[in-house]
Amino acid sequence: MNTPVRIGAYALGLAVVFGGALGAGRAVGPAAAPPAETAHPAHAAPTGSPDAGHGGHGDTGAEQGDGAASVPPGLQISQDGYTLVPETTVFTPGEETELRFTVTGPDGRPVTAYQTQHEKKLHFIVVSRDLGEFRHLHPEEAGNGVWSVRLTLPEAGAYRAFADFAPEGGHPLTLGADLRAGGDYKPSGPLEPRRTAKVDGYTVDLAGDLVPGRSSRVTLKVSKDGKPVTDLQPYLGAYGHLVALRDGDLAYLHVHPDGEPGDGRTPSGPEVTFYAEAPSRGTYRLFLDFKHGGEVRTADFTVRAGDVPAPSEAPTGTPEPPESGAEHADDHSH
Ligand SMILES: [Cu+2]
Repeated sequence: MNTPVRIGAYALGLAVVFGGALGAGRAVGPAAAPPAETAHPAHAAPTGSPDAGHGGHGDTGAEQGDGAASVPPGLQISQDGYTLVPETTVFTPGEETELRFTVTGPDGRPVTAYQTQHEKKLHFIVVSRDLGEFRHLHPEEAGNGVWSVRLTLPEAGAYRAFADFAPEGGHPLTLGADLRAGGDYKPSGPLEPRRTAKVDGYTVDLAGDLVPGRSSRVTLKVSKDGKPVTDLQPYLGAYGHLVALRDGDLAYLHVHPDGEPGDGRTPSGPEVTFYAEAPSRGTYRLFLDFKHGGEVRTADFTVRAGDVPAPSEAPTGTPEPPESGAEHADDHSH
């Protein structure tokens, strides 16, 4: 642990950016309902998703589409023989700490060969369990399968770290591990839907709905000082990187950008489009990293999925429930 480790300026820069730019996205109040879980299986995993390769893996013993195969990513610290092993899980709030970790493979040894996804071998997301804080980091390889990243947990409380990667020869996985920061913990109120984010003079508006159990299109429009931003810069192989998490258990959604820089059809703003798979009804937090003027910033949103039934899911013969309250009004406001 005393060995000096080279710290990438990139990861440090991100930590500084996020540390300064992020605020809590929570309103205090009793209004929001808890996320509603449904038994509806998350079917139709698209090609390239972590579930897509399970057909050839005898270890799960589960068919695509049943409950076992549709467990969303990020909920497990170990899956398909791969395990996330952090060396440190307890932090002091506000104190930058080196976090070293490994991913061990089916043979029990640290994985050293990874596929590159979105320009990186491993994406490391850290959120507070109340989803008010978000960090998107890129740890450095410290040798022998050890990853190292400087991390500051800003306040006391429980956090979750996600390692998003694909081992060489394997399929993509997202493993999650809990981290803790000691001290007085102040629980925040329930999440309120919010489709407009403001960060450093930028305004980002979210359009589109998350639909339980399927992939759906969401578009984020970036403007600054009231004018659309049309010269977004590529970041991680796209004009933005979106992470979506379910409130209540921090399930990590499959999200795919629509198009990429230089493909001749994807504009560099003001709109960035993604396809996201919400596994169920409930409340979700979306975090968009976008790059402009050489700096990466994060815009955060809160949306509810499933308040308005999708056409094929609407129970036949049942009348529409009456419009009641702000949640419905909000759904139609964009
Ligand atoms: Cu990343």
